[in-house]
Formats: sequence, structure tokens, C-alpha cells
Amino acid sequence: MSKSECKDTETMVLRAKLDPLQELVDSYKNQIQDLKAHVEDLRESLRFCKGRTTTKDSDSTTSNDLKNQKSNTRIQSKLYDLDLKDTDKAIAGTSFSRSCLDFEESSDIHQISVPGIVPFNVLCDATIAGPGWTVIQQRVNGKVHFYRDWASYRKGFGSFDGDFFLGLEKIHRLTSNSRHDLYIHMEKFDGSTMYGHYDNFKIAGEEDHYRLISLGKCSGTSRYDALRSHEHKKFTTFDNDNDEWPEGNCAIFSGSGWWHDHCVNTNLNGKYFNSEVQNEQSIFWENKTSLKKVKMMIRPRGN
Ligand SMILES: [Ca+2]
Repeated sequence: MSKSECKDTETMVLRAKLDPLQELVDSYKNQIQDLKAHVEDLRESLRFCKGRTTTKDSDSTTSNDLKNQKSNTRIQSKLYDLDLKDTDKAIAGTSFSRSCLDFEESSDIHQISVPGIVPFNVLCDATIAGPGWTVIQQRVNGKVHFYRDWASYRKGFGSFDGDFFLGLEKIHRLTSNSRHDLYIHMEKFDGSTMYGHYDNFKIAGEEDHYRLISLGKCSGTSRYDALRSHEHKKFTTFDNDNDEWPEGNCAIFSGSGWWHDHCVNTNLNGKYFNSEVQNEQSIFWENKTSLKKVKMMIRPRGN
């Protein structure tokens, strides 16, 4: 064997040893990134809990202050255990609101807490269909685009003072906690409005691709039960295809993240148009006719 052949063989042997090590390093890097994100979530929760325990009852007695401090210490200790279940336990004894129902006639931003997820802000609405509705999606001016990836839809995006999507994980946690109504308020470009109402809206967790588990009975001023064909369907984004169309991705075809079937019967997360158009990528409820405004809201209804 020549010297160069010898070197080639040595290089191949070294590569064979190095490649698995590089994979291991990459895997550890990913794990570290995940842990950093988790720690950041917990820090956010800790900041929130600190705020609750220090601002609540500000006019209370020294004894109560001491009690709050002890409680705060216990909460911090729990949170540093890096376990979300402990976060739930830590907040279980406090007076967190579970939904917008607790804020009655308010149409403002409030913080709520549901099991399995750190407390988060929601926009409440009491102006359209009575008190206590939590807005989960809003389209008003097209300033925020809805052609987003899976991670964005999972987490939520946009701004409460304009267009936004609350986030699939939060909607899942909210609707898992108790039975919910879904109210969809829609405005056309001629100024007229209509609504669709479903009495048992529930979506699954990420392990089931946030499947639209149920809608319940449909009612409303819209003559069309447009969401029905999306019932039982999984959520699809351009980077996570879970739809019923084997040859293509409905999120790409329809320009939206949605509980795609084959593909859309209604497309409320579609592209915003500034006027009425006929377009299958537009925000539409029926006949591919673009809508001017949409608001999707949920409210616990008991059982
Ligand atoms: Ca597909």
C-alpha cells in the first residue's frame, strides 16, 4: 500500500469515528436550545408569580406580607425544579382567572391561567355576543400575514390591537378544560355582518396535530355550516402537512394554516384582501368570497 493510500485509509477511519461524534454534538446542541427555551418560559412564569405575590393585597398587614413572602419563596423553589407540573401546583392556590367569563363586561386584555401552560394574556370581548368571550383569532386590517409555519401557529402571533392568532397550544388547553362555544363574527365589504355559532368546540393537543375534535351543533345568521367539513381534521401549515390531500399541501394551496381537509371549505386564516374578491386564498366563509373582518371567539358553557 502506498503512502497516499495509507493516508486515505486513515482519513476514512477517522471520519467513521468523527461522524457519530458530530451527530452527538448536534443532538446536544438541540437539547440545550430546548432547555434554554424551557428556562425562559419558567422565568416568565416566575416574573408573573412575583408580580402576583407582591402587588396583590398591597394594603395588607405585615403578617400577610410575611405570608406572601413565604408563598413567593415556595413558588420560586417550585419553579426552579424545571417542571411545568410544578408551575401548575404553584399557581393552583392563587386566584387566577380561568377565562374571560371572570371579567364579565370587559372587552380588554386580561391574564388567565389554565392547567398545563404558563399564564398568558387574552383579549376579552363583551361587545358582540354578550359577556365573557375570549378572542382566539382576529382579522381586521391585513397588517399581519397568516401564512405562517407550524411553530408560529403553535405559539400564536400578531397583536391584540389588530390581527392575531392566539395559538393552538393555548386554544387546546382552554377547550380541554371545559366545554366551549365558538362564535365566529364576520363582516363583509358591503358592511353587513353575519355569524356562525357552534356549541362544542374542542381541539386536540400537538401529539394529534391539534385536530379539530368537535364543533357541536351549528346555528347563526349564516345559512351555511361552513366549518363542518373541517371537523375531525388535523391542523396543517406549509411546513407540516397533515391534510387529506395526498398529492399536495393545502396550506400552500390555500395560503393559510388551517384544519385542512381537501383543502378548504372556509378559510378564515387566509390572505387579507382590501376589497371583495373571489379567491380561494382569501379569508372566506363561503363561495371563496373575501371578508373584510373576522373574529373567532370562545366561551365556556358548562356541561
Ligand atoms: Ca397533503
